[in-house]
Amino acid sequence: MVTTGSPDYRDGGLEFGPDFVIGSATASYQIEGAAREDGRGPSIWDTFSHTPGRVWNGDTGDVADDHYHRWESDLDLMADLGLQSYRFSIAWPRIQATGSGAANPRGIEFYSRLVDGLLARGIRPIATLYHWDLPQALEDRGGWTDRDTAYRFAEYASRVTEALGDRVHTWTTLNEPWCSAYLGYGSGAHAPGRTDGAAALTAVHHLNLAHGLAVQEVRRAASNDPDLSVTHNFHVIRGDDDTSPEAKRRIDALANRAFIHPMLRGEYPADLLEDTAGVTDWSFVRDGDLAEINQPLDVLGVNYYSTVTVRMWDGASPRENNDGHKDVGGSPWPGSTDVEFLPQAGPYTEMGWNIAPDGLEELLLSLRDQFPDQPLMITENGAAFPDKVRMTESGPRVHDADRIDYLNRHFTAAHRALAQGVNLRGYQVWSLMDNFEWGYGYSKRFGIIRVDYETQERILKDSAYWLQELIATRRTPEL
Ligand code: GCO
Repeated sequence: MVTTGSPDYRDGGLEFGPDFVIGSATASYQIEGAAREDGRGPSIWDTFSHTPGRVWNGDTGDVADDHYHRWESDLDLMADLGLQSYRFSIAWPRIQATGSGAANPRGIEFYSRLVDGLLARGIRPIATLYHWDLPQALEDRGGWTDRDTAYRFAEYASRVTEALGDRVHTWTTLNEPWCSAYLGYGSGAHAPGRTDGAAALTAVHHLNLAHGLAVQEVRRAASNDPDLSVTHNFHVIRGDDDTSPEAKRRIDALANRAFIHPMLRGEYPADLLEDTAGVTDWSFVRDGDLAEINQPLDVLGVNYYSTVTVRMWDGASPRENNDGHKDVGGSPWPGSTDVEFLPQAGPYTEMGWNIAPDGLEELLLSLRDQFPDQPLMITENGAAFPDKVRMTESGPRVHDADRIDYLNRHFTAAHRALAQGVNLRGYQVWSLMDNFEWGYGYSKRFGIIRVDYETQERILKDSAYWLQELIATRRTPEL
């Protein structure tokens, strides 16, 4: 088990009130499989994963967890765990194979059955409209660098809401637009694998615009007064070098404020525009766009895994580049490639990410201070570890004590934030089951349920039982 230097953040018996919604999360391309079934068109992740050299081991989402066929038994597992909520994503290319036009009834039916199955089991549906599987046909026309993609997304959002907008409790427009823009178009680590800083910043704006337009469409088309949200992977940025304040400001502008300021304040930060002036003039921002983007949100989704530590590069010594993402040559930091990401103190998860529950508490407090009236929800938190299956008298078990410890520490951090008055509505553990971890393929396991990819057998890990007890008792289990 990973042991940590900090004995902190490890309280047992912490109580969570009845309104704090505890569940788990997944995403379409990571679990569904059935990539060519029932009229689903190709997405940028199909193309990317089938391109040699892009994903570890040549892994693809063609089959994944076969959830598309096993959704019903997967729902039963969720019910066994007592999940109060389930955060899933809808695959745009199942609804519109080429990214526009009428909704594909078979795609709609799949999600409609899923939502009904959740409601029948008393589980609250939290639907993400975009967890990175852009229809390839739209990418062929420029993808997120093309303004029209934002309008196509709004159309797709309205089609989905017309079908499910009487039952979904919470709609999340985008998952981690930071990844879509900067890893997709800047570093090239994610689909579509482009490495162009100007394209990445153009994508930032069109994703923001897509979010604002989609919020309006969902509000218009839904009949059950749902909660509207968006999910960000906010960067918690540290550093104690003399140059760290400048490096922190730059990364905060690119990673956090580039999204949250237009969305919640209706403006792009002036320093962001200055820092990136050598990359783009931002002329893709048109009059009226910021008003479209700036829509009130019922809840702001927070994904948190670890921190980053930065300083400015001196231009001489070998450049450190530990920003937690696969380094494939391109930079996800347009205009700030001279920021160094330093190695951080352990312990680490199998992703190499440092375990820092204090970073989650700090993030929640900081968001409360910046946006005092904005309710928050942890929409992802969890960890990959090298699990082992052991045969026991009661069948195969996975004793993932390190994942339990990780979750316990982060629930402790959430509890501390709640105790300080943060309006935190819930916690969705990433992930319900092992799945396709993007560029890392199936080599990293984040699930609280083990998936045997040969047989598709599901095994509840000890962390799943831990979560079950937490939800049932409303207390973090005693250690
Ligand atoms: C994310 C991702 C997930 C990842 C998880 C672990 O939103 O970053 O949504 O799909 O699998 O974060 O890297």
